[in-house]
Amino acid sequence: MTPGEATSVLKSEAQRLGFMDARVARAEFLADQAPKLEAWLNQGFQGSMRYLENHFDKRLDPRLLVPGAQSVVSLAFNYFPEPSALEDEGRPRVARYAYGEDYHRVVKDRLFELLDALRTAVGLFEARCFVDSAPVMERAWAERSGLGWVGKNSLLLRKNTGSYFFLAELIVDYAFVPDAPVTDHCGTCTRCIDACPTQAIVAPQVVDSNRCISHATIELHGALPREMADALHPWVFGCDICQEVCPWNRHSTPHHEPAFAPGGWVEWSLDDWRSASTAAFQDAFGTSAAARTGLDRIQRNVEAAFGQSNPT
Ligand code: B12
Ligand code: SF4
Ligand code: SF4
Repeated sequence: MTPGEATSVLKSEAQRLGFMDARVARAEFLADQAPKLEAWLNQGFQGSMRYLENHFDKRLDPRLLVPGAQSVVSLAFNYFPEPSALEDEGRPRVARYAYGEDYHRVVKDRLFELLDALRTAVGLFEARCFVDSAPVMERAWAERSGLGWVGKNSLLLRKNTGSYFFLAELIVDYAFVPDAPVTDHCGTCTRCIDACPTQAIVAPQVVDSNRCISHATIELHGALPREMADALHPWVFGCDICQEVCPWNRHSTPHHEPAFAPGGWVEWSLDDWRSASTAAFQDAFGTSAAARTGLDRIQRNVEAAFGQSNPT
């Protein structure tokens, strides 16, 4: 099989397994990203996520993760839900990416299936699968491969599908045919920067995690800083504001993934959120990505967003 034929198999198998798209970049040192990552870390924009300071070299060079790597395949997996009462004004809100089962497992299972299919069709090769789980600069790779462009909100955007999708990668020691990058279509728009309630997008494509509601509600342990607590309402897990205002997300269409159907918490009133027991929480959130943040921190967020100082 020629590399061209193998690349066609890769793309058709990815679509068969439910990915929106698969694109290829040559595995090499991310020279243009090194100074940006360094600057981002030096300014402390990683907030409490100290793990982002580790494996600096591996983060920039996929050949240190998979010896002999020749291609980085970037894939997009849609998580945009059917619009519903969930998004009604006044309810505690959860970011759309966490509505259903944990994407780390759901998307990784699909990646393993893709890898099996490729091993059978194309022949054996060394490979590793990644979904938000290792030192891989997922958006930088996706941008290089032409899967989309990095928007001013720092998320990967696609003209026809917006940004409500997960990124995943296959790093392989096989030379698939690389794709070309696409152009940036943000133009003069600044809606995400203007709409962010905490001014977390400090420059186009640069997010200061210390100011981001997503970081505060999901990652931060202990008490919330006053200025973050005051800005949460109605978000109690993650934040979608800089995606909701993005004009390209008018093109988002709902996913067809049963595992991403929302858990039982969808029916919860504010009182249910406040009084939930550990058992009720586990039952309602099941294996959602929110389960890892835990009930205590989510109830801390509920009190900050809907407590005395932030009434509904
Ligand atoms: C840490 C992290 C976060 C942090 C920090 C976010 C950030 N923007 O870096 C927090 C907790 C805030 C976060 C929040 C969210 N995240 Co997050 N997050 C990650 C993670 C694990 C690492 C990102 C990283 O390496 N950041 C470090 C910085 C330096 O990297 P970078 O932003 O890619 O670098 C670019 C810019 O910062 C720029 N830059 C940096 N410095 C400078 C300086 C100048 C002068 C210039 C011009 C540019 C520039 O250069 C790079 C351009 O490519 C990735 C998964 C992964 N392994 O990549 C998911 C990931 C980015 N997150 C994701 C999601 C879904 C979210 C949320 C939408 C979740 C939510 N609804 O609450 C929010 C969105 C908030 C936002 N606007 O970014 C998805 C995004 C999918 C997509 N379509 O892009 C990812 C890819 C996970 C996945 N596998 O799907 N996240
Ligand atoms: S996720 Fe929310 S807080 Fe974070 S940058 Fe986007 S709009 Fe701002
Ligand atoms: S809201 Fe505008 S500036 Fe922000 S990512 Fe979308 S198109 Fe780009």
